[in-house]
Amino acid sequence: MRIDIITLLPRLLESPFSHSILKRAQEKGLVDVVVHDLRDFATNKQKQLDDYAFGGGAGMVMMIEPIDLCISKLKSERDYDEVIYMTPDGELLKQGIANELSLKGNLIILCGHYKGVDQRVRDHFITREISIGDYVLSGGELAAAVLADSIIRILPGVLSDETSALTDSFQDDLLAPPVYTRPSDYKGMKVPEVLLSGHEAKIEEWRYEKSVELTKQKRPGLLGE
Ligand code: 6GU
Repeated sequence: MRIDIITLLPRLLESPFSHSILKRAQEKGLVDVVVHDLRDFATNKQKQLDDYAFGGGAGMVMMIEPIDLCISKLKSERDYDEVIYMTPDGELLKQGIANELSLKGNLIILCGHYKGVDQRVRDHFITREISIGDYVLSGGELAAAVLADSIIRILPGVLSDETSALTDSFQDDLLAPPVYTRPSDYKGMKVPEVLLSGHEAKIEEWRYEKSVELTKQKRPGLLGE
């Protein structure tokens, strides 16, 4: 899989992809994350990327031409399954969207800034608009990193234990059960006995019950109640 991220602030996206699971996924060749600096596609002398909104009002609008040039160049090199625009008024990111996008080959993710992009970009180049939650961030970069992380970590071969993404919270619309590690007794705070029993079926049953209990308590909406 290949993910091309288009941004005004490429340095904001360096760190998230340079550590741990996302770094290893790239080293293993399971995903290629390529960050593009929109400034490289500016066409005028001042390297201008944004301009005043027609009709007035506060806030600058990202211009169509540099974005068109960048997307067109990428599309001339390979086919893309989706051209995604990160925006607070997009479709709310859920595990199901991450699962769906993880099955694609090539994705472009465009990060918005200021008052957003010229509407013609959204009308003509964007195939999907995604938000990561009902709050406003200063730009789409952190949201793009969240989206890419949610996609990459479930690609086959990324997690060493192949099944572990399947036992995540949300993967089956249940929250994950609590986990414990050594010591089994820390200052009198004990690990539930069943986890030390070695009885696999009982442990599975306990985990499932805890998942349902936690989900009822914290996120009853997930159970469709
Ligand atoms: Cl995708 N972008 C911005 N700027 N703010 C957000 C968001 C995206 N998702 C939630 N808030």
